[in-house]
Amino acid sequence: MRVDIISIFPEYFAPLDVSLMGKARDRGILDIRLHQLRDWTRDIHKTVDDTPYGGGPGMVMKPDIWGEAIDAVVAQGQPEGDVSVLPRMIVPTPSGRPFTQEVALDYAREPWLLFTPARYEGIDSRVMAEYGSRLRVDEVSIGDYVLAGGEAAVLVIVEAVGRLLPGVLGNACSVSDDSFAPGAMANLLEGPVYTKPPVWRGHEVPEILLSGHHGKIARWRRDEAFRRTLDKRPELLARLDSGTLDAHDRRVLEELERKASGDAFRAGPEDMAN
Ligand code: JAH
Repeated sequence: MRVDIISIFPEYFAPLDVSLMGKARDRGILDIRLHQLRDWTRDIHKTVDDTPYGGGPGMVMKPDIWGEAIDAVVAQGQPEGDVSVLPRMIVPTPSGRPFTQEVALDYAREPWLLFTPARYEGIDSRVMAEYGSRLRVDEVSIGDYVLAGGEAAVLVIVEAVGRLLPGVLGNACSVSDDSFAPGAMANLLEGPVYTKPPVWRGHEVPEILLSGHHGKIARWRRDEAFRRTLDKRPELLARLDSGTLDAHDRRVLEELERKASGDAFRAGPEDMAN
């Protein structure tokens, strides 16, 4: 997969040299190209922002600079000038569609992504309008909070997508067993995990995990996933697809919900700890 990132802080992406993403790049699975937006300015001050029309606080990124930058990067990536080869453009913004594991899997199927992280109050909206009519533009949010700019969101998205590319993870299972992975784990959090020693500071590893009964272990893990999801993210349980639930799942969920409603009835300040 080719990934282009245009930013006024290309140094921000140094973490992509490290660990799993670094290895994916060394192996040629991930081809990341960084670009300095200011390279497309023409004034001595390399100005990329201006005051917002209509007034208000902050500054807005200039459409003309972004237009020149995006045109150049798109042209660079077209093999022998084939204008039919186009990237999918991703613009991180708090007002975007939520970035989820489903979206990550969708992006992992693309040959070419172009990220355009903004600073200040964002990019002049005509840039998204212009490129929205020439290629696929997604305005995406990685969560309901405001960052100082879109760069950190790009790091998050590239890592979530990069680990899904064929050949990046050693164990193919680790992707389908992830929290939120479509299928059995859709809308479920993974339960607790343990390694050696079997007793640490008096805390024991659950006996079932030492039993070697793989069927029972899988069942126990699924029960724990339901338990944790109900505890930490009850709104996710409500979205569970009944098609992914077997008879045992239904019984476990019924039992958990029965206990949970009792807890809610008895709830007092002493129950407020996590
Ligand atoms: C902030 C440009 N969903 C997280 C997120 C993504 C982008 C931004 N903030 C939060 C952001 C300032 C300027 C983008």
